[in-house]
Amino acid sequence: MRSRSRPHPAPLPAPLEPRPGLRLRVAKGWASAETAAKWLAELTRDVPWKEEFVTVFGRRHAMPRRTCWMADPGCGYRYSDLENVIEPWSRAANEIRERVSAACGVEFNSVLLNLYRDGRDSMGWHTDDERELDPQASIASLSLGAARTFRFRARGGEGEPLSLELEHGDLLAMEPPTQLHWQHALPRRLRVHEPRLNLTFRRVLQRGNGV
Ligand SMILES: O=C(O)CCC(=O)C(=O)O
Repeated sequence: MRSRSRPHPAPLPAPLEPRPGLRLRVAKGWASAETAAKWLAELTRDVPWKEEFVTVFGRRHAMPRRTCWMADPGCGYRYSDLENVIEPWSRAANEIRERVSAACGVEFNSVLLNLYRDGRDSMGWHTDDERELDPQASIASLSLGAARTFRFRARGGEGEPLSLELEHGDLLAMEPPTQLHWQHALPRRLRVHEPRLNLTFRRVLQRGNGV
């Protein structure tokens, strides 16, 4: 049962479709500045952050961010050719999962955490359309710390790109069919000197039981 002292999550606003097939729900200040600061401090301290490497044309490169994959047992996931090691839910990550799941009406069973140490860290263009992910479920992204620009561009190149400024406490839900038609990225921003932490909640189809 939900404890009395814990506030109910703010519901998400209705979806917007600023471009065909790009379906977003944007809740600015979804977490209060105080709660977001508490989560940022706790996650920065407690998450077992990893440095991952990718090999491009035979050369090994460190990814420009720190990452961690937390999930329920059986919710393994591959991206960028990396098989993520599942870490157990930390206290704060699980608390955020409960609130984000309630706000979105989706039972999220996994989260990719990304720590951008400053504006030199980034995420390249991609879609979250791996076959392990439930294509009917939205993907929900909570931003903590420094504000950064989040960009969308059409997969086929047609259609005008879109930029959103994601700030401390903002929650963004990318709803189907967004991943089919649009890529997203977090570009470098050299004037940003503070860290940003992002949690991207997903629903993985569990192996074996089709859940
Ligand atoms: O940090 C962000 O806002 C982007 C994260 C992202 O694109 C992802 O986890 O797939």
